[in-house]
Amino acid sequence: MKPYSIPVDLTTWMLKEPKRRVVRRLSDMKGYYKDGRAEEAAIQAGDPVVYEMYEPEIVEREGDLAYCTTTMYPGKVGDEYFMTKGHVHQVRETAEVYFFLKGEGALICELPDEDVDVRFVKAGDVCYVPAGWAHRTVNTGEEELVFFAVYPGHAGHDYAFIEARGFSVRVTQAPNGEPQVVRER
Ligand code: M6P
Ligand code: ZN
Repeated sequence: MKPYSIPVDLTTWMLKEPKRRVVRRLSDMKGYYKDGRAEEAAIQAGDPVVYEMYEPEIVEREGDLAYCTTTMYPGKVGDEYFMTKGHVHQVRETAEVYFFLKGEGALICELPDEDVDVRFVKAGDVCYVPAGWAHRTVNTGEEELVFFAVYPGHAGHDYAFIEARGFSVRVTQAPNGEPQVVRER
C-alpha cells in the first residue's frame, strides 16, 4: 500500500468514491430487535435502510489500519431505536476509535460476562472501545447519526457471537420521549 489521501464531503461526511459501500436494511438484521412483530411489520412495510458504511480501502493486513464512515438513519422498531448489528473483533486483542460527526446517539460497549457501558454521544465526541469489548451504535436522534471509525486491519468482525447472546442492554424511547437504557438480563 502507498500513502494516499481522499476527500470527505464536509456536509454529509461521506467519503468520496469509496471502494466498498455496505447497506444494511432491517431484513439484513432479522431477530435483532426485541419486538419481533414490529420488526416484521416494518420489513413488510418497505424494509427501511437502517445504516450504511463507506470504506475507502479494503484493509485486512496486520499493521495497517482500516477505517470507514457509517451513516445511521433515524427510526425505531417498536420503541427500540435503530442500531447497528454490533460485533466483537475476531482478534479480541484489538481496539477501535469512533469519532461522531453528526447527530446524537448511544454507544453500547460490553465486555462479555464482566461489564457493560452505555454512553450517550453527539457530534464532536470521540469514543475509545478497548480491546475485547463488543460494540453497537444506536441512533436516538431525529436526524442521521454519522461517525468515523478506525481499527486494526486484521481485527475482523465476529457477528455470530452477538447473534448468539445479544447485548445485555437495549436503548429504547421512554414514555416521556427520552432515550432510556433497559437491561435484558
Ligand atoms: C463502524 C465500525 C465498522 C462496522 C460499522 C457497522 O463503522 O465498527 O467496523 O462495520 O461500524 O457496525 P456493524 O459491523 O456492527 O454492523
Ligand atoms: Zn469494531
